[in-house]
Amino acid sequence: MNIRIQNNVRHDCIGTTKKFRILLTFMLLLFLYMATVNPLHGQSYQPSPENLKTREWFQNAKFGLFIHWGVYSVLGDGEWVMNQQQIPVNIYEKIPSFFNPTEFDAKAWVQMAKAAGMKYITITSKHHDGFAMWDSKVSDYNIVKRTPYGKDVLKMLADECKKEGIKLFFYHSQLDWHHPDYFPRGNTGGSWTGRPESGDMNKYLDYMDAQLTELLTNYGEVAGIWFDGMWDKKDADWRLQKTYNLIHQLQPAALVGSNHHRAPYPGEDFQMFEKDLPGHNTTGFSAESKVGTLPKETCETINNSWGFHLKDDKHKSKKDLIQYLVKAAGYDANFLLNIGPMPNGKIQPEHVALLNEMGEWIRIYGETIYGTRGGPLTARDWGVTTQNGNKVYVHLLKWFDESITIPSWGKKIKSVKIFQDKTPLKFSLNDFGLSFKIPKDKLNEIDTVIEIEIL
Ligand code: H79
Repeated sequence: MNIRIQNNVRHDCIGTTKKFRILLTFMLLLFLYMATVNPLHGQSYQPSPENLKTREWFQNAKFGLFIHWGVYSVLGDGEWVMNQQQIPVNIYEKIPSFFNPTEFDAKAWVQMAKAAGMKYITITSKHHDGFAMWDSKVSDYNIVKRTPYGKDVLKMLADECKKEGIKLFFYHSQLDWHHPDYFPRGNTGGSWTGRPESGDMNKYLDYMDAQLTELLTNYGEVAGIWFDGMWDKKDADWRLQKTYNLIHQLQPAALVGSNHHRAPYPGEDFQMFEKDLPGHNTTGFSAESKVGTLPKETCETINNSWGFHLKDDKHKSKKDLIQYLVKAAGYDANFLLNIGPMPNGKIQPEHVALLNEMGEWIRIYGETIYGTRGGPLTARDWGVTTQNGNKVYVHLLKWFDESITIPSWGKKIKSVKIFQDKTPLKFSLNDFGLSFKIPKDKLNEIDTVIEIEIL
C-alpha cells in the first residue's frame, strides 16, 4: 500500500515535470514571438559605451535650462495658442512674418544658464505648431525661409554652447498641428486647422526622421532628443524603433527620451516627468507613468507657462525653485527649469533675476547637488538626502527645531557638520535613529544642509 502510494506520488511527479516542461517551452516560444513581433516592447536595446558615458554625465549634471521658443511667442499666449484659439493653418502661417527677434543673443542666453549653475540647455527645435526653428531643407516652414529675421537660431546657440562647454538637447514634437500627413489626427489640432481629411502618417514620420537627421548632422554634438506629443495619438504606430535607431546611429552618444508619461520604451536613455517629481502625479499626466531605472529628469516652468505668456506673472520664488532642484536631486533626478523667451529674443528680467539667485545659491551648495545621487533615505516631510561617496547630505527643507532624529541606515558615522561652515554638530546613533543638534542660528529658511561623513 505504502509502495503504491509512493509509486502514485512518483508517477504524479513525472507528470508534473512534463507539464512544466511543456509550459516552459510554450512560454519560451511566446517570449521569442513577442521579441520578434511586438514592435515596441520586444526589441532588445544595448546602449553604446558613448551613450552610457553621456548618461553618467547627465546624472552628474543635475540642472538644465529648458527653452520654449517659437513664432507663437509673438502672440504672448503660450505655445498652445494655435490649438487654444483654434487658429487655422493658413492664418497661423502669417505669424512667422512678424517674428523678428533682433535682440536674440546666444552668448547672453548661454551666460545666463551658466550663471544659474546649469550644465545643459534643452531648446524646442519644433513644437506642436510644426514650425522649424532651424534652417531645414526638408520644409520651408522654418525660421530662415519664413521670418524677416532669417537666421538659424539653433545653429547660433549650438556654436555658443560648444564654445562654453554647455551641452545641447533638442525638444522635438512628434505631434504636429501643421503637417497635412499627420493623419489620422489625434486629440488636438482638429479639423479647425483646415487640413485635408486624408494623409499618410508614414510620410509624416519620414519627414520627421528627415528633420531629425538634419538636427543630428549639422549642429555638432547633440546631447539628446527630448520627444513630446506621442500622447496625442496613444495607439498610433509611431515607428519608434526606426526613429530611435536612426538617432543612435547618427550620434551614438546622444540620449533619447520621450515625454509619453509611460514606462520607458526600448531605445530610450532617460525618463522625464513633466511638472512632477518621479513617482508623483499632482498634474494628472503621470497616472500611467512608472518610475524606471534610467536616468531621470523633471521639468517645471518658472511661472505658469512654457512659451512666452504676456499676462503670466505667477513667477515662482527663489525658495520654490531652489527647493525643487534639491528635491529633484533627492529623488535622483535632474531639474530642467523652463523659460519662454520673448518675441524680441530677450528673456524677461524677472526670470533672469531668479536664475541669478539660483546661481548664487548653487555656487555655495553645488557640492551637495552636482555629481550626487539620491541619498540613503527616500524623501521625507522634512526634506531629502543626496550622496556622493562617503558624504551624505541631509537637506532640511522644512525644519524649525534645534534637534532632529532621522532614521539611521546602518552606516557608522564619522562626523556630522553644518555643510556651509563645517560647524561640527553633536550627534548620537541611538535606538530611534541618528539624532543631532543644530544651533538655531544655523537653521536656514531655504535649506539647512547637514554634511554627514560615513565610515
Ligand atoms: O512643451 C510643453 C507643453 O506644451 C507640453 N509639454 C511641455 C513640456 C504639453 N503638452 N500637453 N501638455 C503639456 C499638457 C496639456 C495641457 C493642456 Fe493646456 C491643458 C492643454 C490644454 C489645456 C496648458 C494649458 C496648455 C494650454 C493650456
